[in-house]
Amino acid sequence: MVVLGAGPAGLVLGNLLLAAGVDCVILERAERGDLASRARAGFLGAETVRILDRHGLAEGLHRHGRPHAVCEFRSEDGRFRLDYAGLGRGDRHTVYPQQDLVADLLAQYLDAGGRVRFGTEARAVLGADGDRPTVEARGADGRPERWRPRYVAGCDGRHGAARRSLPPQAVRRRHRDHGVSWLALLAEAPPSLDAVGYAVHERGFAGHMARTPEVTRYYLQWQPGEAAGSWSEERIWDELALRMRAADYGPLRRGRIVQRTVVDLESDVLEPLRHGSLFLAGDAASLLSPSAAKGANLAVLEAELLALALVDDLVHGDPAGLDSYSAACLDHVWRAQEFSHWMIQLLHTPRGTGGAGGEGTGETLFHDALRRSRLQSLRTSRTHQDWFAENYVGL
Ligand code: RFL
Repeated sequence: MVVLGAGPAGLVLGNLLLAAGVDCVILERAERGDLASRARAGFLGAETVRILDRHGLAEGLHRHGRPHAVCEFRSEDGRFRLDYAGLGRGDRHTVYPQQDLVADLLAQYLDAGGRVRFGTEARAVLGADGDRPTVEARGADGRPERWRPRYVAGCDGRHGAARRSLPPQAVRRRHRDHGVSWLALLAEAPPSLDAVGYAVHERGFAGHMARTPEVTRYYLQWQPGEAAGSWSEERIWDELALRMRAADYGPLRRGRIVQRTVVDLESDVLEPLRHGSLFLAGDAASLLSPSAAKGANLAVLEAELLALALVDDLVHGDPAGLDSYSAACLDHVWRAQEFSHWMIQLLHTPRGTGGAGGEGTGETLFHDALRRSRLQSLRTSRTHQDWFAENYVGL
């Protein structure tokens, strides 16, 4: 078994296969140190924690992660808080930086005797329609390598080799560019509020998410195409404070901005998630906009489904799980896509690009009024709040 990519999907899969005695190797383009410093997700849903618990992979998360269950919305109509642990199914998030989860999963996999080839870039998966696919890779020493496993798991993200290797006629791609960009920031500053903050402002969305007691993630709706470095730190903080209405609800705790990345909000799903001997999981299978913080959670869920199906096939000779893998994942993928799409509509104003706003056209004003009504419904309707909580923290 060859797994491409040592992100959350590849490492959960690797750990589960190893525990079931399935021989596997993970090919990872990055060096080990780079994996531990790649800050991305932080909000893990209840089902993700249950999956990691089930397989003994959640020790670090329980030791260092923090439970989280409140979000606060701010807009021109005031602010309100939703304590979602008291709504829906009563589930909460655990805040645990993705790079720490990856470091834990990697350490556990290596301690159990797992093999990872760092610095090894998969180039192509050939012959996936047969039962001995070939993975062509470039090894850490720059030399070409060829692997001939029974199955290949493509957990190498959106731009990985697995996706590129799928013949166009074998898959259908559903794609949406939401036309919105975020500047994703990591600040060396304690959280400014005890909740996830979602601020809708005529100048655009701003978001606040705790990561650790010393580090906070902020998001700023950003002019598509504008470079991440084009604003000074002071201008960024002033804009965050303005959109989050700090003058009304309390100041932001400022600090050095240590990471800035422009994220274009896009959704992308390939169907099916299997082509012969090649399976896709995580971002390689479906890309979600980070608006609902679901990507890493789906990656873990898909990795478990794939691992169980592979073990059934390779150890017990039962291929049924592999046959239904794609359909089982896609149910979850589309629920998550639908909710992220709903969040995008809730949080953005078409006029908000960090610019002056302006009066807007009839269409943008219509969209704004819908957004206000949606937020108002979330503020006042218990049924709507239960629905939100269930989708926000679940999968
Ligand atoms: P990853 O984590 O991208 O890992 C893929 C791995 O494959 C390697 N790779 C290759 N290796 C060999 N050969 C090749 N050709 C290769 N090409 C790539 C890469 O080096 C890498 O190690 O994918 P995976 O495992 O599918 O995990 C997906 C998650 O990383 C992603 O969905 C989340 O980070 C999305 N996301 C969030 N998800 C959540 O569930 N909760 C959140 O709070 C959350 N916040 C976020 C996010 C994503 C963000 N960005 C950067 C888009 C916040 C942000 C800002």
